[in-house]
Amino acid sequence: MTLASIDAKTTPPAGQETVLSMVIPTYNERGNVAELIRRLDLTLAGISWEAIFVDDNSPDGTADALKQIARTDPRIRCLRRVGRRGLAGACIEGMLASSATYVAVMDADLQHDETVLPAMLAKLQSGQYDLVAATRYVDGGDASSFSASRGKISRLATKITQRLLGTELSDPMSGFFMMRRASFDEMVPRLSPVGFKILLDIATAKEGLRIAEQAYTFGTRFDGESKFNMQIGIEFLGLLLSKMTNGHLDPRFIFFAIVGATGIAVNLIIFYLALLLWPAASFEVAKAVATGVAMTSNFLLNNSLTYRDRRLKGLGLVRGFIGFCVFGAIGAFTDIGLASQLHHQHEVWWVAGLAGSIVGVLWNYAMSSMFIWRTR
Ligand SMILES: Nc1nc2c(ncn2[C@@H]2O[C@H](COP(=O)(O)OP(=O)(O)OP(=O)(O)O)[C@@H](O)[C@H]2O)c(=O)[nH]1
Ligand SMILES: [Mg+2]
Repeated sequence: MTLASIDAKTTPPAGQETVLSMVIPTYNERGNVAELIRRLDLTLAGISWEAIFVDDNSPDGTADALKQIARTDPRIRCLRRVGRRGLAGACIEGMLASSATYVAVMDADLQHDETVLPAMLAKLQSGQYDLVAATRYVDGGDASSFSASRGKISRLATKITQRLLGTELSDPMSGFFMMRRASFDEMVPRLSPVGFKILLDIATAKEGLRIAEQAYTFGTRFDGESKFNMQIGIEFLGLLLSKMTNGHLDPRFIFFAIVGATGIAVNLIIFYLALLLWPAASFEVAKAVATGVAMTSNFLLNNSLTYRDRRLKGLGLVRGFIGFCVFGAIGAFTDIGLASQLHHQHEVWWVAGLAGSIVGVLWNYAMSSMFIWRTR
């Protein structure tokens, strides 16, 4: 590419503000990014814009492909995150890297119709709104490209969200929106980097946010594969539960507590099966096996769900498991110690037991977050 063709891009010269930052999270989107940039270039002609791609070290080399483009197109930046995964966190970091007046988030797979971007920007520039959410579920919008089953899941999740949170968004599951950067900067400490549904988190993070909607037609993936899976559904549930506590409980803590509850169930089931199928084993051995299995399943579930964005692998996984067991044992002693002390002070048995368990869970959560799945 020649210098002349670089100059032809609408990069604002020094002293002129960048109006719009497009934040685009990517994971294995190598085959889509060049086409997306080409389409943004067409649709945003005349607007001074930049694109901040946030790539979680995609194995298909998306970051390389982007950096190749960025070498000759200064509007394009790629923020490569290593050792972390997660859509919401990627969007938040990308938006934090912007210094434009407005920021937009959109997927890289070309399912989001980029031609509505100028209309979204015009709504914000009118000064009447802080956020414009693109929606498939109003007149003029269309989601018929969804498969029948994904369409059903999307509509059901939309209804549940609207019921539980009372949000007026017609498409709270959408990952396509534009907002004033100043509003984002103000609310960012209240946002959760866990999960898939950043728009819902943003739209409910601040009272009085002035929201408009923009109809669009949801397209089909241009290239590559969807990352939507069961885990994402569960994470979404965590975000909903967190929102129902007015954000007092972090989704990560809610996942940790849910995983802990499944651990109790696993413990009891394995204990029961061991006593039933292995009559030669003593009561204590059966209980030890059940506890071991429950600890392992808790650890693996936390690794793939609660701390998905800091997932441990290889030797780190082994080290983490040992730490998890050690901290778990200390937590159990604390739990028993506190419960028995309260019980001796004539506290009702279940109050003493519950207080011990709460302290035990908080201890395990704090140690896990600080030492086992700490941010690298
Ligand atoms: N940085 C980052 N991006 C992600 C991650 N997971 C998904 N993405 C990106 O987020 C966007 C949406 O992901 P998709 O897999 O298309 O999910 P979806 O659009 O909800 O689901 P489909 O309708 O099945 O495509 C895409 O640009 C992905 O590359 C992640 O863990 N990290
Ligand atoms: Mg998609």
